[in-house]
Amino acid sequence: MIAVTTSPRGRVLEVGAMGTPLAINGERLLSSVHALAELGAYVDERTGLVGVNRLALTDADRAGRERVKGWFEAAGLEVRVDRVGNVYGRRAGAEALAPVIAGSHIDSVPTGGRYDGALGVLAALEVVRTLNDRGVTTRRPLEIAFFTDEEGARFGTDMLGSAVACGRIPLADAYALTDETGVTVRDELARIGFLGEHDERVSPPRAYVELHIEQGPVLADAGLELGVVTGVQAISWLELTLVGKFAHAGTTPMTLRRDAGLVAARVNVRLHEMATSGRYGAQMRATMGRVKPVPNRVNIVPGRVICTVDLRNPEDDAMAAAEAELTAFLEELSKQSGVSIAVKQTAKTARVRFDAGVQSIIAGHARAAGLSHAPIQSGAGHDAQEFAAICPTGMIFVPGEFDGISHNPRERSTPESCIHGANILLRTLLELADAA
Ligand code: HGY
Ligand code: MN
Ligand code: MN
Repeated sequence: MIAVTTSPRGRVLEVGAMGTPLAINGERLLSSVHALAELGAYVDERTGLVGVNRLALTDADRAGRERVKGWFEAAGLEVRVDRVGNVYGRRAGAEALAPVIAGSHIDSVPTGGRYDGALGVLAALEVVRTLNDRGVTTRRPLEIAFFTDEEGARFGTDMLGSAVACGRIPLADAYALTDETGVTVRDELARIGFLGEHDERVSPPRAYVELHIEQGPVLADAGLELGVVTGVQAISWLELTLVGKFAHAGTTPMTLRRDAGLVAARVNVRLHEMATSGRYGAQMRATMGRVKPVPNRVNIVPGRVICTVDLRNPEDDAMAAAEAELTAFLEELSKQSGVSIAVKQTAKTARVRFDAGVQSIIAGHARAAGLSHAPIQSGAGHDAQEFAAICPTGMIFVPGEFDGISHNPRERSTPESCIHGANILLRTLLELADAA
């Protein structure tokens, strides 16, 4: 008996032996995830867990990029590298129409896990490998991609490559960004051999879909197998440079100090008060993730501190009000303390809503697969939020283990969850690649 898989528009997608519905090869997907995780692997000395440190444009990132680009080529894709180091693999369709793109990132934070970003890129690759195995030709071309420096953990702004591709950040601004040692994005792209020639602006695809781990506890707490992502909350990052007076910790009376370390601490306390006060809604989040006192010695009053502020809020007007309060507080604090506070906005994205049509396609396939699912807003930023500005965009979340911990070696999503997510990605891409 022959089973014929047809697309929702009735086009024959695949003819196969009975009982072999089109599905990804889970084992191959997971072995790719684990093979990529070897690059930049490190042992967390406190827990003994193996984490991933593939900071953007480092040698570890280069190794990861080369491995995944090699996999794109081995899958028969036409590979291109653009001027900001984004890497696309194109699979021809029956008709030369605008493609459907699926992707994510393979750079990580320094204490990362193996699923953040990588799962989305490798699930997209697994979709291509599955279509190749089964001889399926989609109507539209399919493109899979990984984007440069999604994390922003080295050069200071998140979604860098996809923001350039979709037009939010000019290429020249991206090139000029520097890390803490002063090296630029452009120099590092050249150094690792990913300063490509292709136009960095991507022409608007028919649609963009990204699979990602949730990176939070919501799906697991609700016992859900899949999240249909409604959008991404607003994000605002600042870098503060506090300059007071260096002084001897033993001889300098408290009344004569201009202690930049104390001011950084007071900013952090205020951030916590703002986020927990309810003034900006129950979901406001504020974090001082980086604090770098100089000279960072036990017996010297720090005369200079660089610290960061990460604000998140699902509502744009609440975010704007919180930013206004923080600005006023910093001005007042600088006056009172005699410590100057220079503020640099390093990232700022408004709340993003994903396309309702793409969301309902994802939900439809989750339902058809019998997967429990629900709408969910993303707490984390993603490359998809940049594509939402230029085409119908959606995301698929899979639940994480251990309260969904992420940006940590404990980050984990079960093999079943990864496979479910990749199969829904497959079906969603097939439907979109067949759409008008
Ligand atoms: O910071 C974020 O939200 C993401 O992990 N880049
Ligand atoms: Mn990510
Ligand atoms: Mn991340």
